[in-house]
Amino acid sequence: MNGNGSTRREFLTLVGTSTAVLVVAGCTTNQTAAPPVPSGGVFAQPAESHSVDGRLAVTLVAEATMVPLGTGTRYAYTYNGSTPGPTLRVRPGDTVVVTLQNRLDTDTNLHTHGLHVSPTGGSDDVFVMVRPGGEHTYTYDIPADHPSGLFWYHPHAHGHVAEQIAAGLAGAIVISDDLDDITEITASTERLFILADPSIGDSKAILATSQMGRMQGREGDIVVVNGIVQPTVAVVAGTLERWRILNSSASRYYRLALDNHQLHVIASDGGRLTAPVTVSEILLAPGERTEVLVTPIAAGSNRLRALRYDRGSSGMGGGMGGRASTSTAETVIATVNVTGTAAAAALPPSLAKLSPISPTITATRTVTLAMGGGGGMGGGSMMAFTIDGKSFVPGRTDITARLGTTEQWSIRNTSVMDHPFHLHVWPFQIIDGPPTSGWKDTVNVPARSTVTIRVTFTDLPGRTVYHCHILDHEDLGMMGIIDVTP
Ligand SMILES: [Cu+2]
Repeated sequence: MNGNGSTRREFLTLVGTSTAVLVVAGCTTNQTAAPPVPSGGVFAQPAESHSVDGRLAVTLVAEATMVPLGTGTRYAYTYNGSTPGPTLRVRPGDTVVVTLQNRLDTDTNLHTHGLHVSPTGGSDDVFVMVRPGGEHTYTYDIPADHPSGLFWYHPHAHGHVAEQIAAGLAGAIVISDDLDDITEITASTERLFILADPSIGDSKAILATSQMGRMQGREGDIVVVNGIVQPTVAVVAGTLERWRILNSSASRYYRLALDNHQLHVIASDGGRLTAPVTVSEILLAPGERTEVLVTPIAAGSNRLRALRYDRGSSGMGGGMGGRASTSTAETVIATVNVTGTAAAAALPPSLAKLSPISPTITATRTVTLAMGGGGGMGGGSMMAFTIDGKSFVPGRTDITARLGTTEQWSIRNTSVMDHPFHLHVWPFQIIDGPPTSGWKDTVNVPARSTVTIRVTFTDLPGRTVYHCHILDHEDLGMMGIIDVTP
């Protein structure tokens, strides 16, 4: 297969599928009755593909199919027949060639979330669209100095993103390097947790979401780990567990805590920390990743839970077939069964030298995330999702930055809902916001607050996007285009 026969087109022809301003009227309810779902599966990892001699070539077939769920099945969008799709394991300096075949009935494409790779030239170009029945070959040259960590791939076809990811289109990319040779980490048991919250049913009808559901950001009926309902993880006291956790949900936040255990954070998104940071809970917004070490010491059963979290409300009333609130009830995500009794395994005292971001700022910007307009909140005729007062328009460049410069952005959220802000291609550090020293590519900006980041446009010029990672909000227009020019 090669890219020459690929079907591509620009965003421009797609815009009719997405409305920047949404008329709120006649909200519909989900018509598919959710079947009962048994819990208590056995923990398992997605299939894996490894690079060999610096190269990995894979074909991903996006297709609607029935997949196992508990003892039953559910309707899903899959890569190569499964959700999540295969994990791609590669190293810095590798070339990764992905041929995406679209067997859906809507446009799709591929974004490599968090990878510092070119946004142009057949690489991580989200303006490429693959039509139903078409295919496209992406070639990603991963820089030799790329950080190790957990990244992921998913569709980015504006107007269809929330639906396609919520239906199951997501997979992990793990970049490993010499940092993974730290003695304690080499001896640990590595596990990948891809968190998702599918809507359950046996037909495409489960993908229908009310207008209010889109404004709130759709949430599914249940939470799964690697497609499995409440899996049981068997671990041994005295050993070190290394968990890579991805929030692949379209909108749901996870405030994670493990009974009787602290979580020792070693990476945020793709950015390794300088030393483990011990916490009792972690908030993961859509798109975010965390990497934690866990040190079981005593036999017993422990729940990995998502604690209650309220990410705010669009302000629309209830009674329209959707929830008026986005406050999630406490949810058991997995059960961790420990056998034996032993002293806690040693943590690595240090992990990596953090390359500090440039102290010299060449530009400052305020980027404002807002909801409202039209008839306004609560009364309800229309609501717009905007960045700097504008809903997304393909072809319009909203920010131009110069290659080789460092900018400081104050990301201001004037709305009553949280919005996770994501910038493609160039990772950033948080100057004022959630406390982490690691490099990030997605950061939650809580309702009515501001987060300040600093980003260096080191290399890889080109045009790409920044947006809210509540994917319904992105589809409704909360996205802008940045052009980094030499
Ligand atoms: Cu949002």
